Amino acid sequence: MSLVQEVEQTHTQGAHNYIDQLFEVVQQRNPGETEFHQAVKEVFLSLIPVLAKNPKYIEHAVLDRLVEPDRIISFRVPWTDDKGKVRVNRGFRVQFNNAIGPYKGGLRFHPSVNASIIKFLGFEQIFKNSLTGQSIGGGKGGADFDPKGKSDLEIMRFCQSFMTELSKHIGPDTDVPAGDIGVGAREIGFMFGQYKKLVGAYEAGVLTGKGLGYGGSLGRKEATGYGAVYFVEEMLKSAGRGFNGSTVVVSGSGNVSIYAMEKAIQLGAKVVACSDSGGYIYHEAGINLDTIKRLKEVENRRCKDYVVEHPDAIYVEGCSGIWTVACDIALPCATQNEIDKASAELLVRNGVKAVGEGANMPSTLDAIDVFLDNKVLFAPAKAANAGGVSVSALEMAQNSARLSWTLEEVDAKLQLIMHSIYSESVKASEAYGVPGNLVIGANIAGFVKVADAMIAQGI
Ligand code: NDP
Ligand code: 2IT
Repeated sequence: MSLVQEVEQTHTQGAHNYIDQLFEVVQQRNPGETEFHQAVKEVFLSLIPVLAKNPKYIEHAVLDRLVEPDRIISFRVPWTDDKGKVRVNRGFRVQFNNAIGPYKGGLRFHPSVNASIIKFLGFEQIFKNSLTGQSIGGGKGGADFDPKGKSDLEIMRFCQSFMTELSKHIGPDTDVPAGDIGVGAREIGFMFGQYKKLVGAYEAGVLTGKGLGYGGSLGRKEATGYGAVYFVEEMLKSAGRGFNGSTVVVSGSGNVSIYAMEKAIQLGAKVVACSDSGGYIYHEAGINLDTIKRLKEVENRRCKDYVVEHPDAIYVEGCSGIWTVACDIALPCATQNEIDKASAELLVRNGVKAVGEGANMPSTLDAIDVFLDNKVLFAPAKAANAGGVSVSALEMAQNSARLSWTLEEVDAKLQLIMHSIYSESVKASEAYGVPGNLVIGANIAGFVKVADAMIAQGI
C-alpha cells in the first residue's frame, strides 16, 4: 500500500469512528426518536467520504453542531370544536439551522406528528434547502391535529390558535413556514390572516404557499410534484430512458402526488396506480387525473370513490399494497417509511428501473440499499422533492420585490433549479468516488455549503 493510500485509509477509519461515536450520542440524547435517528444515520453514512477528505469538518465538530437544533418550540394549541367543546393539540416548530438563510420549511398537521417526526423533517430540510442554491436555512413544524372530518370553521379556529403562539417565533427574515401534509392554501390563508392581525403589518413573506390573490406564487402548488418529475427525467436521460412510454406508480393522492402524476402524464407516461391512507387504485388503462383532482381537491373524498366512476379500475384496501403493482418508475409521494425492504424487493423483482422520492424519507435505509444494490436509478428525497421549497423561496423573492412572475417564468426557474440540483449531486458523487450514487452526492453537496458557512460564522 502506498503512503497516500495508507493516509487515506486512516482518514476513512477516523471518519467512521467519529460518526459511530457521534451517532451513539445522538441516540442517547434523543431517546425513542426513531425517525430522527434514521435521518441522521443516512446523512452520517453519506458524509464519510467528505469527512475523510476534509478532516477540518471533524476538527471543527461540525456534525456535533448540526445534529443539535438551534431551538425547539413546543406549545399548547387550544381550540373549540363545532359542539363548543375545548380541544387541545400540541404544536411544534423546530428551528434547526440558519447558517445560510432564515429557517424555512413546512408545517404538518397529522395525528402522527411528534418531536421525532418534526426533527427528522427539519434536519433533512437543512441539506435540501442548501441544495437549491437559495438562501434558506432548515426548519419544520406542525401539530398532532387531525384535519380529517373537521369543518372549515374548526380548521380556521385551529389555525388561528396555532398561529397565535407561532407568530412569536417567525417573520419574513427569521423563519418562514409553508405547507406539508394536511396543510395547503386554505390553512396557510387562515394562518396568514391571524399573523397579520397579531403583528399589524402586511408581511407577505412570512409564509409561503399563499393564495394567488394575496401574495402566493404561480406554480407553487405544482412545484414539488413537477420538480420531482423534472429531476427523475434528468436521471432517466443519463441512462437513455425517459417518462415517455413508461408505466408509473405514484403513492398518495395529495398535493405532491397529484402534480407528479400530472407532469409524468404530460411527458408521455401512463400512471396506473395511486393511493391514500385507506388503500390504492389500480387502473390499467391509466388513472384519470381529472377525477382524482375533483375527488381530492374539490370534494374531499377518498380513493375508493374513484372506482364508482371508473368501474374498470380496482380499489384495494391498505395503502402499502401499491408497491405490488409492476411499474418502470415508482414515485413514493405520501409519507415517511412507506417503502420497506420487502416492498423494495418486490419493486425490483417486478422490473422497476427508477425510483423518485417525492415524499420525505419514504424509503427505509434497507429499502434504499435494495435499490442501490440492484442498480435501480434512485432519486433521493432531499434532491428530488426540493422543487416545492425552491418555489417557496421564489415566492419570498416576489414578495420582497412586490411583483409576480408568470407561470412560465416560475416554471422555467424551477426547471433550472432541478437541473442544477441534479448536476451538483452527480458532480459530488463523482468527486467523492461513488459516481451515480445520488444519496451520497446530494447529502455531500448540501452539507458542504452549510458546514463551510457554520465554520465561517463560528456558529
Ligand atoms: P397532502 O396532505 O397533500 O397529501 C398526503 C397524501 O399522502 C394523502 O394522499 C394522504 O392520504 C397520504 N398519507 C399521508 N400520511 C399517510 C400515512 N401515514 N400513510 C399512508 N398515506 C398517507 O401532503 P403532501 O402531498 O404535501 O405531502 C406528501 C409528502 O411530500 C410528505 O412526505 C411531505 O413531507 C412531502 N413534501 C411535501 C412538499 C410540499 O410542498 N407539500 C414539499 C416536499 C416534500 P390521506 O388523505 O388518506 O391521509
Ligand atoms: O418538505 C418540504 O420541503 C416542504 N414541505 C416545503 C417547504 C417549504 O417551505 O415550501
